[in-house]
Amino acid sequence: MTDISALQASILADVAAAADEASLETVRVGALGKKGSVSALLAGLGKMSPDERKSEGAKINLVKDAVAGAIAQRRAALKEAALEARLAGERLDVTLPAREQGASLGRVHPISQVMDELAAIFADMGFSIAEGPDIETDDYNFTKLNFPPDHPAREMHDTFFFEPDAHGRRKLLRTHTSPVQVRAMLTKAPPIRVICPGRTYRCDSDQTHTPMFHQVEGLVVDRSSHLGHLKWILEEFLKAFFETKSVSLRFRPSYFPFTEPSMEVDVRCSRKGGEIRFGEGDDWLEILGCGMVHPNVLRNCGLDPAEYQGFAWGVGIDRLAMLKYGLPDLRAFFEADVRWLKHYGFRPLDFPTLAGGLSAP
Ligand code: 2U9
Repeated sequence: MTDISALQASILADVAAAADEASLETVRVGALGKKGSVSALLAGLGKMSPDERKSEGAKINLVKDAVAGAIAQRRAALKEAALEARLAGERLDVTLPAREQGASLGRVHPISQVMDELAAIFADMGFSIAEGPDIETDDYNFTKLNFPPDHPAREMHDTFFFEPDAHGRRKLLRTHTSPVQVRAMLTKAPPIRVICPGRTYRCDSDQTHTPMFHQVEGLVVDRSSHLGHLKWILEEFLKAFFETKSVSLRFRPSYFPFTEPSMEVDVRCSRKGGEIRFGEGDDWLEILGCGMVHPNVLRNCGLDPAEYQGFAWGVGIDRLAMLKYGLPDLRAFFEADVRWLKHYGFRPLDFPTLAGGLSAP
């Protein structure tokens, strides 16, 4: 064996024996580095005759390529082995039951639970969820929604306003989630089917009103939407939400600046022994408001009322939670009392789905 082939064999043996990337790097520097054994051979070419230099140079380059190739292969093998070792060490058996401690202690707030139930119900009807800012402009919260300039809702006694900005414009805390639908109509092309759950704020505080509360509003805009569609959607929503086979609704004329006609909706119920049951009885409970989107609102949102029409509705999420889960006092919702949450909260892993049963685990 010549010196060159002995050197190649020795280096390749060192490459194969390298146990990790650091050792392999030491072998690489010792062979191919500036002062490496292979580089030393190349340095010797200068003293040879042109013919010798050509033949020896070719041999040395073959050694260099063989060593570089072996080092690259070994490096890849070492990386693979390191990854396998890490994966084995970090393996998590996802079939193991959730750790009792976390899943049993944590509780989902009834408002979050109801929001998840609403999302499941409306997703099943082809709605998507739209979100928007809590801090809104006068324009999105009132003007585009056809509120006249002097409408009382614009007053301070109803609405939380911020200090005027440099241009004298006052931002506000949205009084409903309707601005989200305005933004949806300005950014999406019809057909539009969105629900807009979220926090809303009004200067109000008593046994049944809190300054911050939650609403979910819905909007459908298409070429031939009509009240029959609205009635069906509300019936399906209320049947699914209250988990009752039938539901009977009563539509009463009302007024909202953003809808025409506007209606308030009562749901037939029976009140026996302090419990409310839906789909039966001779009593009625006001549950939500709705109507056909006012043509001015469509126009304000860039849609031609001669081409498109829509309907919308709004309902209080806090109220739905109180009705469905028998929660006594609205103000307790927001006191962050862990005892309240432990009593009225929901287990995090019982995620509501239509198939799996909304509230029943
Ligand atoms: C757009 C057009 C129309 C949303 C609607 C109601 C009727 C309604 C209240 C019920 C109880 C709010 O939570 S509550 O206090 N809402 O009665 N809301 S129609 O109509 C819209 C919304 C957006 C662009």
